[in-house]
Amino acid sequence: MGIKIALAGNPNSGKTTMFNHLTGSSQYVGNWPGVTVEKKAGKLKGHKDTEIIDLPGIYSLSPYTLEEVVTRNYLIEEKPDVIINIVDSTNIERNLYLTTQLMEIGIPMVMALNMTDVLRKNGDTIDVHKLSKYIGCEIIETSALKGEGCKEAAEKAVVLAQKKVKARPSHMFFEEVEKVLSAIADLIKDVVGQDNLRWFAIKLFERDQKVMEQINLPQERQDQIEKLIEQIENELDDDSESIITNERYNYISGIVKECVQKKNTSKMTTS
Ligand code: BGO
Repeated sequence: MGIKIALAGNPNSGKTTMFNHLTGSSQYVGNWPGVTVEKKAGKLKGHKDTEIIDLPGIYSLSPYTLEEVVTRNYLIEEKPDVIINIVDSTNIERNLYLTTQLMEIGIPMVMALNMTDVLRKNGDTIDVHKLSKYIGCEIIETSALKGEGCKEAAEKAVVLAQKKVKARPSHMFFEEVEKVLSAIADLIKDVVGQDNLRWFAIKLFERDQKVMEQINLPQERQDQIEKLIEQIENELDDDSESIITNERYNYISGIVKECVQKKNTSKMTTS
């Protein structure tokens, strides 16, 4: 059976440019089932049995836009073998918000750190080795515009897919939140697959209505989950969705501080 590679990233991260580069003329365009969102797929050049699916450009895997729902349903239900997450290196803080969520789905993933030509031109640097360790996935620096690194990213993706190296997010939420996530995971582990367990636990913690409907838990377990969530909301004096969102932002801003050196800011701090 062939390999399915999904391209995921923010709008304007260079996804289309990368997709065109990797597939050449072997593209086919359709719609995602039931919606008028364009679906593009193609064959990886030189790999007849490797299909690349270009997912809609999105900022998050929340249930609030059609594009987000199409993307997450595809990732959860169709289970591509590997994700290439295209990240705009010149806008990394915003882009990593999606990255941290993609990592939680449990599909092998490689990051294509794109627009590195612009990054270099701006005189900014990213410590890729550190970033890779913090995020928990391999990173290939690319310039989709110049075609640099694209083939390497795709080849890395093929290897990860063949080895079935599951993404392991290195990010953990606060201890109290992690405790609730484990308790939720325990309550749903016989209903959802082990691979996606963390993703589902986080979504239920966020009271994601679409996911609740999808997994259709017995009422008693839904009530138990709700009680756990209410408890921590009272403790932390915040709603569960904001708890997750805020912690993601804090975590990402910490990573960016550690890994990104902006030319202008470094000048300011050394003068
Ligand atoms: C325009 N480096 C540089 N420098 N540019 C890149 C790279 C890269 O690595 N990758 C992509 N771009 P999409 P989504 C444009 O279209 O692939 C550029 O939304 C323009 N167009 O060429 O469309 C790419 O699919 C006029 O730029 O992204 C494109 O993810 C002036 O980033 C843009 C300048 O890429 C978005 C740029 C009429």
